[in-house]
Amino acid sequence: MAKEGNGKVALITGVTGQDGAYLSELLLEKGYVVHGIKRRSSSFNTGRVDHLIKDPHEAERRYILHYGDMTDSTNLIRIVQQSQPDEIYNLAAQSHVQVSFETPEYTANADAIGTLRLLEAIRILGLEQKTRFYQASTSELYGKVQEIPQKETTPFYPRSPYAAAKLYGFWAVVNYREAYGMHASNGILFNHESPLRGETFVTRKITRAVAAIKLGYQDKLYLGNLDAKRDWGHAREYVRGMWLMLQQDEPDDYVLATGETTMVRDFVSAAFEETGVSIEWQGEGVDEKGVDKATGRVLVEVDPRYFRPTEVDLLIGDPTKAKEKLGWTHETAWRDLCSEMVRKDLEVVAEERRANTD
Ligand code: NDP
Ligand code: GDR
Repeated sequence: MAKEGNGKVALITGVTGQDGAYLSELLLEKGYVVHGIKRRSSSFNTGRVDHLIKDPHEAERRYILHYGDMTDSTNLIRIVQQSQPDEIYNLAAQSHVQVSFETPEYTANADAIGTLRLLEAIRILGLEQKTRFYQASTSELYGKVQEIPQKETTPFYPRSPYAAAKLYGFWAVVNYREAYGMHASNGILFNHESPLRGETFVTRKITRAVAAIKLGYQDKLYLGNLDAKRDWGHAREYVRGMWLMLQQDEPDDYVLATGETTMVRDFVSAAFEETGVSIEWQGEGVDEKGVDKATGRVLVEVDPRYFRPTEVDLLIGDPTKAKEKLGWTHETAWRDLCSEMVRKDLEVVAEERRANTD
């Protein structure tokens, strides 16, 4: 049975990220007091949630950010103790797959051991029966294709240090649920995007570049593997699924996905189409190019520096369990998501340019 959130306390790690921002909005709307953990940075890193932050001197604040880091257990224990959350959403991670090949040890520390630290914080503070736990697990766990489409019972085969670290987090959650009776659930989320997506993930990299090319500020877009296929949904809809998982009587693991898969190349074509440009693909492999049909100008090239040592070729999720048990379904089709992102990036890029030339 679904419980209403009003008056409950939530703690979100990774609150400054894409999902942290959408989840903050959702939980505040539902009447939660929301605590979030942000990292100390030499520059401002709260751009996605600034509109939610109130003056710390105001009484009655329902949105409270704490400095913290998934690599510091003392800090995590203290924040959990101070906030006494009914629900923890563990979204913090070094979340970039390619970067994880360059920083594998840090990725394991933040993503794998960080999850363990948080679960242990709950146990150390005796909150096992009070605090429900959501873990941001991922379709990257499926890695090398074992079954199509991928569902909760599909075997895992991680293909990156990121996925291997998330595999540890997944099983730590299952183990703490079974060992200590904790209400701890894994959301196995397939790729979800939005105008708030980090600029180095492929969809946002594409929509930003398409906007900059349209506005005349960039010549070309360089990409890696154009053949990769992903199941892309809208982040705003996926954070609702996270919340639903913690409102169930029993903890469990759920796939959230659209059930449709699309090639990177087709996302590029659709993004250009949104600006009135039609792309023709010429050549093969590293020599493949995306050419503007009208002008013959080369707008897209392959740069092998974006290839990964091991790639995940095909992801397509089966969200049947989430539909049947949570009543969750995606609403936004990938083409509409792509259009929304391009339209927003046309505004964002123009605004950045104005700010830089003022
Ligand atoms: P983002 O990369 O946008 O956000 C990650 C967040 O984690 C940021 O707030 C970041 O802080 C924070 N963070 C990173 N390292 C640490 C650390 N050591 N200590 C504390 N905070 C840290 O990711 P998304 O919002 O897209 O994803 C949320 C979660 O869901 C991640 O765990 C990701 O791996 C997982 N996931 C995402 C999917 C997707 O398609 N988006 C799909 C499946 C899983 P800062 O802002 O300072 O960098
Ligand atoms: P992914 O997302 O690795 O699926 O992880 P990303 O957008 O980085 O890559 C998707 C696919 O596009 C290919 N690709 C490129 N990727 C990037 N970043 N940059 C490029 O230039 C480029 N060219 C082609 C990639 O090779 C890949 O096949 C995301 C993250 O949010 C994870 O945290 C999350 O767990 C998974 O989604 C589900």
